[in-house]
Amino acid sequence: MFCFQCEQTAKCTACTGRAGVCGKPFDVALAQDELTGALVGLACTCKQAGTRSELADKLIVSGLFTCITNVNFSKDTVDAITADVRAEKERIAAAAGIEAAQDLLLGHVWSDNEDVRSLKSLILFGLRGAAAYAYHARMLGSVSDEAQQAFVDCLATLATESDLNKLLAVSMQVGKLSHDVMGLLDAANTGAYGMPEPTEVSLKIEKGPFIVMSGHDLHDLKLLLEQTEGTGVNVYTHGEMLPANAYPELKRYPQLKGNFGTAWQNQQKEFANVPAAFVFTTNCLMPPRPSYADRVFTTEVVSYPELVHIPAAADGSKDFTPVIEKAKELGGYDEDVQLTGINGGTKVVTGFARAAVLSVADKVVDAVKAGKIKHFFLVGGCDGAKPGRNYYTELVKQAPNDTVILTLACGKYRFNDLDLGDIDGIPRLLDIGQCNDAYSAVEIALALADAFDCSVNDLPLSIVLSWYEQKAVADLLALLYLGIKDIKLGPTLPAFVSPNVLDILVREFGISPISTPEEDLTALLA
Ligand code: FSO
Ligand code: SF4
Repeated sequence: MFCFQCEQTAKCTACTGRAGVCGKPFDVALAQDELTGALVGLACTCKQAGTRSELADKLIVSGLFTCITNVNFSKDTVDAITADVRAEKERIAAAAGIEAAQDLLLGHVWSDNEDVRSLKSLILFGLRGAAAYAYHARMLGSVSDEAQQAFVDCLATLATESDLNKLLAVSMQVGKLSHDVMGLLDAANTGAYGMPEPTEVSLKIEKGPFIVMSGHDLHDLKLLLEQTEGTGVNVYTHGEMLPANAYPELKRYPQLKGNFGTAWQNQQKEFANVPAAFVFTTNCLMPPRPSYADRVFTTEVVSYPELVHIPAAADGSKDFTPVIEKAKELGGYDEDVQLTGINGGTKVVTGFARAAVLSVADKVVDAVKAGKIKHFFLVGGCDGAKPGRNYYTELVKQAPNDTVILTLACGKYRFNDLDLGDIDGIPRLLDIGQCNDAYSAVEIALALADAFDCSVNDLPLSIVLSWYEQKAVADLLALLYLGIKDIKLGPTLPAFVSPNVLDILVREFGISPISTPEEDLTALLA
């Protein structure tokens, strides 16, 4: 196998053995390469036929999403999608009276010239991330024809293009696509569940049966909340689902009690022997340990051999009865259990998405003009298991009292239980939401730039990103496409970025690796 798509890749180079660091076995890695090659074949066929189909659109989005880190560990389900992709490719070709395009052999990409390989990886991994966002939007009935065409166009270039400048331009197209689908998902989520409101989220687990839902899909959570009403089974969010507590149409369910645990990489420790059922709706699944494997369920594109999968019916409905029954059987705790965040805090606050922050924009602008807020930091992105991620905790802890920290995605668990106080009633720590809420962060930055009549790059704002998997690649490309410069990236730079491609990123976008919190704070505040 060859896989170097995530930050924890073996020796910061590539996973090449019998299994990846994430636990993905080599045969699943090969099956995912085959699926990706088939998706490229389908995209090329669509381009040659001058058409797409509803099924092709769906398969492209779900197929790309399936290959994200920590999503799918099951060769059977990956092979089944590949078979569907190939059948649809043949059908489209036959209908157009053309020969279907060949599937791409991913091995050719992995062994290509290192700069071509680097840019094609950037494109492919960005597409995978963007596909996850498009998938969630689709769950709520939001589909963009322009975005679907962009998936086809960008995927096809993996087979047809090797000019470095052109590939770089395609990576910016992926950035645009990523921004577009995040906008689509933002509209879909807020349209369905209302604008997130600042919300204090309890970390206490109440006695009695409970279910923990992880991942990003708000629609899945809504279905679970509908089905647990009146059952006596409580529901807690986990990982990236935490911001769901802030949506009016979700928080109104009294059995949605709060959040369980911290970021994804702590699950094997935090789930051990817990008397609850767990549902994974998207990426973040780690190979379950024996003490809790019998109570983990998957849904949508997530799959793991021997775990019970909750399928969607043709009309999109789902039956979570097996999850609810498992929670009842396990019974939960006999007494309330107070859990804490990484720093010992007993609650966290979320829901500072664009609407909440912009509703106090005047106050924020006044505080900046009065010199009470000197600087904003967007400390966002993924958490992960590798050492070096303490940087983000330290950066936030050491940021001066006249600075405001905006955050999003799962990296915030390193510091979201800290009480950083406020500046004239504006909390110093503002949790915007999930990784896809990078869209909301951009909207906030654009509104501030507008208020100060300058560009985002001229705001007293520093963006310090942590990355782990491919949605972070999509987020980064979206920021670069928007012309946002001088982003700091860590904890390590992606293995798939070649020295020459890094040179381009440094020259054109001012990207730089993180150093130490002290050094970076001094430089960023200078
Ligand atoms: Fe991923 Fe990163 Fe959203 Fe985390 S981009 S790893 S689970 O931040 O959050 O999906
Ligand atoms: Fe390795 Fe990451 Fe690929 Fe898993 S997803 S095989 S850890 S590079």
